[in-house]
Amino acid sequence: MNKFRFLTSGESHGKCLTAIIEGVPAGFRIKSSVINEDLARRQIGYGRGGRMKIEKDTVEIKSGVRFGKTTGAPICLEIKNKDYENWQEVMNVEKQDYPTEETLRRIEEKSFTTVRPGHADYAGSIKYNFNDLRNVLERSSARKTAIEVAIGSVAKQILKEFGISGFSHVIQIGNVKLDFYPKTYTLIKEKAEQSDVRCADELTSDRMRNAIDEAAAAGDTLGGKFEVIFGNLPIGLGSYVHWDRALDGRLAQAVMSIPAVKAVEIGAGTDAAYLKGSQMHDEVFISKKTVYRNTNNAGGLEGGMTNGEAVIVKGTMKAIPTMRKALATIDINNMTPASAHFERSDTCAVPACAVVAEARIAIILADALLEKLGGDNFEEIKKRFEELAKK
Ligand code: EPS
Repeated sequence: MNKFRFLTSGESHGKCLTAIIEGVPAGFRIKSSVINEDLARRQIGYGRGGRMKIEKDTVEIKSGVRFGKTTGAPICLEIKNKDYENWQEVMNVEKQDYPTEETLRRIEEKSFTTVRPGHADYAGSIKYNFNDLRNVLERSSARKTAIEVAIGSVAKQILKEFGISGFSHVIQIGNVKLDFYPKTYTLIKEKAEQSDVRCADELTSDRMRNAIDEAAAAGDTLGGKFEVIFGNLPIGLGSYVHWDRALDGRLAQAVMSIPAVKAVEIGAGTDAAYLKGSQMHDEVFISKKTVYRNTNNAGGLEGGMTNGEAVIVKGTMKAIPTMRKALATIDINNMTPASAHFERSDTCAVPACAVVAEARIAIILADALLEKLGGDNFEEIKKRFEELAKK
């Protein structure tokens, strides 16, 4: 059973997003201000739509933390949707027996039956037997990634106690690619944090912004690629003994299930197809009893376990399917040809997706670390970690 487990709830325009995290041992320092910084990082990004101007996501820790430290009890997090104010009638949880005409008009206005190709609408309507695709949109929306970033921030605060940290950056938007990487991870991180497209090169950032402007002007949307890197991990997180314990598989699942992600790569990723064995594998050297490597094509994972090198995961996000340029589709109301539904959306959410992937990866790594170390409180876990670090 996973050590760090969670469930979330909440709709895009509902009252709030909620999470319950189970399995965090007692004695870890958790700050809501740190979570809020991560929430802000998810909201920034050139190409984001009108919703991000309405929201200023902030978390409330509702339980499981006392005087700044975890108690071992489940942790409840909540982010309020400011936009709910404008959706109270449409997203009301109670059935209104005598709705006013105005209420009915508003509900009708927000109902839709023309499926968006690429979104969850069509399959969702059949699976859950909905006539109104609003019911699908509300939970399938990437809005729920806000609460996942909050959970990831808790995971990052746990990892930090052991000196483990990571970052994310954007390496492609549309057909604009990052070709020149700054020399060190520290520089990549610093530069990416300063860029509103999360790209570590200024010129490439400009070109990415232009590509987003062009897509927006054409009523179109853009996808891209991002990379997440976590360092300082102990050797042996994950395992080779069963497929569901392989850490690379767990990381891939965590990133692949982010809305709109279509591919995940680890280390050299798809380039592994053409690299010969002699080029692909990271040779192992030793100097003064320290083991080291000069390359990291494995992306820090061999045999489904961390090998002491940085964990490197790349993800590819498709272009957002909610778009002004209407695609051909069907109307499920009368099963006739139609134009796809459009409502306010982002032109490009790759920078936000990178932050979400960083959170999801932190969750898997925190889970694997807690599983490896065992224990119920910070002091005993820290001792075990120090023992492990001596090896
Ligand atoms: C999002 C909030 C949503 C969308 C976006 C992600 O807000 P609204 O629907 O009110 O504009 O902008 O969701 C999608 C693009 C999608 O396809 O689901 C957020 O908070 O990130």
